[in-house]
Amino acid sequence: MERTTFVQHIRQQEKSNPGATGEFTTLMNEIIVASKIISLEVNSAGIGENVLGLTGKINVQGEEVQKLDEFSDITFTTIIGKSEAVCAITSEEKEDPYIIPSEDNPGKYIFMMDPLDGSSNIDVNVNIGTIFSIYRKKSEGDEVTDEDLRQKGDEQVAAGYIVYGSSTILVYTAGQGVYGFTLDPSLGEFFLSHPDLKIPEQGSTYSANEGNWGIWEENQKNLVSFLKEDNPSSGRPYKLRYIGSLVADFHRTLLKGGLFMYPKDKNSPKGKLRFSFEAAPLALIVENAGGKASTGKQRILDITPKGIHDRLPLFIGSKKDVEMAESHLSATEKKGGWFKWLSG
Ligand code: P6P
Repeated sequence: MERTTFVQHIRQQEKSNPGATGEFTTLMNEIIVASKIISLEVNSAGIGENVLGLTGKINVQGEEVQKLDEFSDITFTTIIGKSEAVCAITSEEKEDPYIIPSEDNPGKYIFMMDPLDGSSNIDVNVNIGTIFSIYRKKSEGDEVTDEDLRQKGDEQVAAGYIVYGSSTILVYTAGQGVYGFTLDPSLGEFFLSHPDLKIPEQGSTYSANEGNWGIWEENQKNLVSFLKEDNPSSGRPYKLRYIGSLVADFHRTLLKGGLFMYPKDKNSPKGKLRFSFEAAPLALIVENAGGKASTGKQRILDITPKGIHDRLPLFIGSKKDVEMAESHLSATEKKGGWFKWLSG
C-alpha cells in the first residue's frame, strides 16, 4: 500500500494553494522535527538521564513544572524560533511572548502552544501531548502588537496536536479537512494514517472530572445526571471516559464521538482550560471534522481573548452532543426549565 509521508502531504496541500510562499510548509515541517524529538524523550523518559519528575519550579499557571514540560517548551521554542516562519511564540509555560529577534529573520506567523499538556500524567505513563495553534501577524510593520497575540479563534490559519502514547500521532487542520499522521519510529517518518477525519455526529460517551461534582453549578450537575439516566431509547446512559489528559481525552472523542466537558466550578470560576493553547486549536480541529466547541453558551471560535492566558469553560465533541449540552445548560439554568433532546 502506498504510504504518504507528512512532507509529501504538506507539499501537495501547498500546490493546491496558489498564494503559498512555502513559509507555512516550513513551519509545519519544523513542528514535525520538534515533535519527533519530544516523542523520543517521552518514550525513553526514565531510561538513562532522569527527565521524569519535577523541576521544583512553578509556571505562570501556578502548576508544578515537570522536567519534560520544560524540555518540550525549550525544544519547540528553539526549533520554531529558528524557522524564519514566525515572528512570535506564546506558550502555556511562559508568562510573556517570545518575540523573534530580527537577527533570526522573523516570519509572518505567530505560534502558540501548550508544549506538553497533561504533564501531571508523565510519571504514570499516561498519554500526554502537545497542542499548537498558528495565526498570521495582522499588524503592519515589524513590531508584534498585543492584537497580534490576541486574535479571534476563527483567525487561526491552522491548529493541531501531537499525542505521545502507544504510538505518536499528529493531527492537524489548515481549514481544508483534518488529517492524522502516525510516526513510524523505525523510519522516523510520520505517515498519513487518518485521511480526512470526521467526528461522529453523536457519540455515546461523556468525559468530565466527576470528582468536581461538589464544586459544579447545579445546571452542570443536572446535565451529567441526565447523561447517566437509564433511558435506552435515547441512547442513555452515556459511558464515562476520563483520562485527565486533554489531548488523550480529545483524541478519543474526535475518533469515537461524544462530549468532553471542562466546565467552570467554584475553584476555577472562569474554567480551567486556556483559550489560546487548548480550546481554540481543538475547536478549529473539531469544527473542521464536523463537530462543535463552545463555552456552553458561546462558540469558541467567535471569541477574542482579553489576555494570552485567558481560561474558559469548554464543551467540545460531536455536534449533537454539544448542542444537547448547550440546550440543557441554558434550559436548566432557567430554573426548572425543560427541554426535549433525543425525543426521536
Ligand atoms: P483535572 C492537565 O493538567 C489538564 O490541563 C488537561 O490536560 C486535562 O484535561 C485537565 O487539566 C485535567 O484537569 O482537574 O481533571 O485534573
